[in-house]
Amino acid sequence: MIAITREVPSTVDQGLVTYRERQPIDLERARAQHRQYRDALRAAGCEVIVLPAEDEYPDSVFVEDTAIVLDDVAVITRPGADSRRGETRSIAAALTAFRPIVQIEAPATLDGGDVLVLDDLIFVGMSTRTNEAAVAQVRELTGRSVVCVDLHGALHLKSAVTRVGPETILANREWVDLSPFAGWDVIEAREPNALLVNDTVIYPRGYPETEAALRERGIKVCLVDADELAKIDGGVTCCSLLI
Ligand code: CIR
Repeated sequence: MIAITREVPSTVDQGLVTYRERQPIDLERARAQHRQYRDALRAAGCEVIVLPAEDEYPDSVFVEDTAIVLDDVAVITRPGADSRRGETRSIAAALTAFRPIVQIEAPATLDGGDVLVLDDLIFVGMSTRTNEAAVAQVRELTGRSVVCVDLHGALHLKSAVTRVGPETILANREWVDLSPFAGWDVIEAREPNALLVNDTVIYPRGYPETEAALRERGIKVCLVDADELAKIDGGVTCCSLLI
């Protein structure tokens, strides 16, 4: 497996904040935590590509929002925030080595953080960043079945629900309507943003009850310090694109 990541820009302090109070970011600490995250990806079996920082885009470390990578195609998104639109250019260039590229077009807006792929189904969160036009385009461009999911109070769908095993998801019911996920084994969590890489779940330190619930199910967990980028709504899924 290959993970595309991007170095934390020096402008990261100006990253967007949606459902929390703005707090200053310690750039060196954010970069050290990002290095630790890349080491976790390697330990889980990834070859890690690190693209150079793009200082003109404060949120550009969150590469997940710029693309959906499937087995047969990569869909380049059209991020919902104006300040993030230009982040896709360099990601599209990096992805052409691996997949045919297709593109979400206006009036659609879509953040990759709103896209959860579970086997043959693509779930898309109806957040403030993603609209119905995007759902139709994802359906058309990928030929997959796409399910819309209601969200409340979470930035992205994957802020509220992620996959942690073959039949298991981690979710916070306060933020997401789980009826589209009937049949899945649900672990309820205050922090549901986890990244499944091969058989390892990369997960932020500081949520011992969820860590214990994962381990009880026999899931291998690799903890990372991720609180610095969390100040601008960044989680562990956001910082990589898995191929
Ligand atoms: C933003 O608001 O766009 C960034 N500050 C955080 C993006 C996090 N991305 C993600 O959850 N996929």
